[in-house]
Amino acid sequence: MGAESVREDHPVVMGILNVTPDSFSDGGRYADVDAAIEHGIALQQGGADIVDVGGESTRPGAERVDAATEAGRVVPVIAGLAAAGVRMSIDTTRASVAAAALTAGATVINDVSGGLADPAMAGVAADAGCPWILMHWRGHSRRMNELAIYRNVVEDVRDELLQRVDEAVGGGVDPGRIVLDPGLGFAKNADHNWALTRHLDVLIDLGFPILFAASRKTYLGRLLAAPDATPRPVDEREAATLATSVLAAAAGVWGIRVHDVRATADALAVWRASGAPKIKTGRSNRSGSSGRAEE
Ligand code: PMM
Repeated sequence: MGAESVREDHPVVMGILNVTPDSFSDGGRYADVDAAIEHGIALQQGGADIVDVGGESTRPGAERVDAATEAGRVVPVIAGLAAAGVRMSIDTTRASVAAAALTAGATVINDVSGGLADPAMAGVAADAGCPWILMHWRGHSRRMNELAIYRNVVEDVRDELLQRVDEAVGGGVDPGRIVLDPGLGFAKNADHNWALTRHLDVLIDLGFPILFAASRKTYLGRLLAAPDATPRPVDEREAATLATSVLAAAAGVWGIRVHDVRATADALAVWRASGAPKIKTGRSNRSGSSGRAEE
């Protein structure tokens, strides 16, 4: 990413602000513009480097809203937060919504479809010259669970992300503005998510900044399930989220996207005070030159 966003003290913390009635963790809480702006400012004060504003839920099975509804949710919030000096990304798969959000004051595009959902997105990112987060994605939320079929999830995600990079660069996007994200929970089951969490080094080795976004996701809820297999409720997954955030920081990710920025900032402060120890990736132990990631 450009000089504006590359920092010594990685990872950057991206605070989640969903202006939606139905997102899996904070849906409905910030549907009102003033409440959303207030929460965005609180996220910044709590330690968010970027507030990620989204107007369409991407939880599994979610129905889509139209572009006007999505833009109508996010633009007033982005304008209000820009006036308050908050740095923001726009979480959208639509070029028109991204363009409106950039005009209103967002400075980063967070596209969970990695440019696949809207062919016009590359042009918006290229024209704006802004950072563009390309997440690994195979289809919209309504049908993504049926697309969770991989030969080797780590290698397939890596290869499909590289295809997205090629297409973005072919569309005029500066490769130095691209961030990649494995897309935890998007067309992935719990085993897929754990394999990607374990092998962040494979994505980091691509040389692009990596965003890690495990916050409160279902695979953590399943890990912490009750004896009757009921997943841990969404708002009781914070300690597990913090553990993943520190592990991702130690693996060398560029950014971490979370709901609770204050707790994340605290956990990262402990990691830094301990000398920011790195995870030993075992890279040298991987078999020969194939570099094949084991699941
Ligand atoms: N996950 C959600 C939404 N946006 N953006 C990126 N880059 N990566 C993600 O994994 C991701 C995302 C899922 O919903 P949430 O906003 O409720 O966490």
